[in-house]
Amino acid sequence: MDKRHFLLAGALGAVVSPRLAAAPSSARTGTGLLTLSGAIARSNRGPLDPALDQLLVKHGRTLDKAWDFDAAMLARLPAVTIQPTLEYDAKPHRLSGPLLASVVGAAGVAASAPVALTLRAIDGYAVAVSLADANRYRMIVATTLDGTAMSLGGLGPLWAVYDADRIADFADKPLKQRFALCPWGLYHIEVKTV
Ligand SMILES: Nc1nc2c(c(=O)[nH]1)N[C@H]1C(S)=C(S)[C@@H](COP(=O)(O)O)O[C@H]1N2
Ligand SMILES: [Mo]
Repeated sequence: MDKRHFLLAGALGAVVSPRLAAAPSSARTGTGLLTLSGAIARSNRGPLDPALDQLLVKHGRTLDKAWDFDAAMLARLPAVTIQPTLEYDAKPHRLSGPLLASVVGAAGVAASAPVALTLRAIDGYAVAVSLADANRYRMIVATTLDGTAMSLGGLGPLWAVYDADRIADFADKPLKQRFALCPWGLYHIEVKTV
């Protein structure tokens, strides 16, 4: 190695190595999609950043720690497929994604934990559901609709949803009253001990 190469390698090392060393193993580099906060046992990021967590601030949220999912992390959880009739076009559609229980499970919340989940969407819509009910409904965090990723301009990128046709509590209701617990554009889940 001549001196120039050596110096270049040294300079690169000086710049690159400390950054790599400082990056936590859970660093998210893909598309960040979902933040879990509240009564979680595991976190992979720090408290609310009042400057940079703009949507959470706009929605009046605060958090001391959180578990952030990127798309790849959600894709690694076992996927479930449901086929509810949607109220928007009264047609059945195929929705796939991890169970809501698996999603909160990744942040260390047991499926049997006595907690309520506030599911919050990008437009500010928020609804609370107990984890027990979410399990009973086999609620999923859908990442695809009919095999295709859902856009921000549509129902995505994430939609907390269940198979209303096959759940007695909802199948008995008119289509337009079945999905009040199902925020499209889901981006934040707050876990509260009840
Ligand atoms: N992001 C978001 N999700 C939502 C809503 C909403 O306003 N925003 N409305 C809820 C309600 S009350 C119903 S009945 C259904 C259909 O409402 P929508 O026509 O506003 O989607 O979606 C639910 N999910
Ligand atoms: Mo509604």
